Amino acid sequence: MQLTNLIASAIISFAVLSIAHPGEHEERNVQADLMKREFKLNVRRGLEACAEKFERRGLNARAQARRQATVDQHRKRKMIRDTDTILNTSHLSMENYTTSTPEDIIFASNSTCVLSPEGETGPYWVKGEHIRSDVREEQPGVPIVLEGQFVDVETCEPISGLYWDLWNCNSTGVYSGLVATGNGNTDDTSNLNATFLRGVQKTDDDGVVQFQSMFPGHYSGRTTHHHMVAHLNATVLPNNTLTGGTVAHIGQLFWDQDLIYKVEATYPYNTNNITLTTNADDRVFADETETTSDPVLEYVMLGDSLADGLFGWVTIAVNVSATYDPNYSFVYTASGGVAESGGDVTVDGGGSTNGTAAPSGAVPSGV
Ligand SMILES: *[C@@H]1O[C@H](CO)[C@@H](O)[C@H](O)[C@H]1NC(C)=O
Ligand SMILES: *[C@@H]1O[C@H](CO)[C@@H](O)[C@H](O)[C@H]1NC(C)=O
Ligand SMILES: *[C@@H]1O[C@H](CO)[C@@H](O)[C@H](O)[C@H]1NC(C)=O
Ligand SMILES: *[C@@H]1O[C@H](CO)[C@@H](O)[C@H](O)[C@H]1NC(C)=O
Ligand SMILES: *[C@@H]1O[C@H](CO)[C@@H](O)[C@H](O)[C@H]1NC(C)=O
Ligand SMILES: *[C@@H]1O[C@H](CO)[C@@H](O)[C@H](O)[C@H]1NC(C)=O
Ligand SMILES: *[C@@H]1O[C@H](CO)[C@@H](O)[C@H](O)[C@H]1NC(C)=O
Ligand SMILES: *[C@@H]1O[C@H](CO)[C@@H](O)[C@H](O)[C@H]1NC(C)=O
Ligand SMILES: *[C@@H]1O[C@H](CO)[C@@H](O)[C@H](O)[C@H]1NC(C)=O
Ligand SMILES: *[C@@H]1O[C@H](CO)[C@@H](O)[C@H](O)[C@H]1NC(C)=O
Ligand SMILES: CC(=O)N[C@H]1CO[C@H](CO)[C@@H](O)[C@@H]1O
Repeated sequence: MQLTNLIASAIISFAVLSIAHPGEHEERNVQADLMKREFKLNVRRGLEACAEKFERRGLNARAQARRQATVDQHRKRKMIRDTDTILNTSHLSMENYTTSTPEDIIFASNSTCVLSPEGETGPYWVKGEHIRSDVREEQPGVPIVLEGQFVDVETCEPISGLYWDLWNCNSTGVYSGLVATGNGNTDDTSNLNATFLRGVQKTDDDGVVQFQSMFPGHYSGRTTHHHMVAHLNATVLPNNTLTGGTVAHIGQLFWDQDLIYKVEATYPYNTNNITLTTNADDRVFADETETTSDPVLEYVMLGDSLADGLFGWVTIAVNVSATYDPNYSFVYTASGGVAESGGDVTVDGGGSTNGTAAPSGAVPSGV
């Protein structure tokens, strides 16, 4: 994966897009794009200034130790032999790590996701999901352990007490918690009550959260991705769901294209006949990687084969004074999933039903 090329092509397609919208519209878009770009550059500069502080606080050393421990823990559970196995099967193509790259370098790496001022939630956020770390349920596919570390872009301090709301589609490209055109089989109304691959979790004193999930599949018009929303000052209800607070970050996370190809070649990902959209062709990827923001998960394999799973991690910079209002069309309640009236539930773009290609054409907005 050559990020610089991707960024270059993102900037080129950006320019092309701007040209394609003439008149007043164009001015507004260009203005908005410039503001967004300036915002991201500011955040980037802020983060670079944080590096020394992270070092002083021991944040980097703790991150490295924790990531090693996480990998050890999940490796043992799978009875995998030793550290060499991980190193020999590591694929971190963003950084060109090789089997001889020492572990302390691998786990100290800090892929930093610089947020968009207002990332896209897409219509498939389901409000009210449970606070839990293991969201796999019975979903088949490649298991993943995801670690997010949240830092305050203004102070460089880790953000503790933040709730990370994370969701992705299953191995055949279908989201739980909703019934909508383009999201699998619309006759399967039981999917409204399903909660697989969705969950919420609170960051610890180092701003860290780990989830156990499954590697996402794909659907029409979008590359493989995870969605997220970060809640601040939320209150936990007795039934272990959140209420109140504000949303300070909306974003998406991605994986290296070479890894996606490998996963997609395995069962059941390979039963999805919908054409794969690559990172390089994804509108949101282009948007989120602008100005060298890196929302691609760093990762190592947990064993000899993909079936043993992956450990992926990312550092996410959040501006805690920002407040966004994410879109959603469904809420998970005590009586199951509920569609919000007026919710836009007919957006194209989710999932394989039975292998029939979903409608193609325009890239769906924000899905
Ligand atoms: C954070 O958000 C506040 C309020 O919107 C803004 O004034 C400030 O410049 C932002 N900080 C960074 C580093 O972007
Ligand atoms: C791992 O790499 C080392 C050094 O390159 C090599 O000696 C060893 O045989 C490899 N082990 C496996 C399991 O591939
Ligand atoms: C990774 O390797 C490619 C091809 O050899 C090279 O073009 C790229 O600059 C390298 N990336 C990094 C981060 O070193
Ligand atoms: C982590 O990021 C900081 C700031 O960009 C950089 O100075 C440092 O070298 C990075 N560490 C690693 C291991 O990549
Ligand atoms: C919410 O939906 C509206 C209408 O589709 C869109 O303009 C806006 O960008 C969306 N916001 C987010 C945060 O996704
Ligand atoms: C993905 O979820 C949908 C909806 O629940 C389900 O029909 C489908 O079988 C799931 N895919 C796999 C591979 O289990
Ligand atoms: C959790 O409790 C709140 C407040 O009583 C309620 O609105 C919500 O439906 C409940 N959610 C679930 C999943 O039970
Ligand atoms: C969802 O679960 C609720 C509560 O258990 C139940 O009443 C409802 O019929 C279920 N809905 C569907 C579509 O299965
Ligand atoms: C897929 O499902 C649709 C709607 O349920 C049905 O019309 C179609 O025949 C199915 N296609 C295959 C290949 O099973
Ligand atoms: C997917 O495509 C392959 C090759 O064209 C075909 O054999 C298979 O039946 C298709 N799968 C489904 C579920 O339609
Ligand atoms: C009112 C309140 O509790 N505000 C807090 C919200 O969360 C941020 C980030 O953790 C804190 O800095 C605020 O004090």
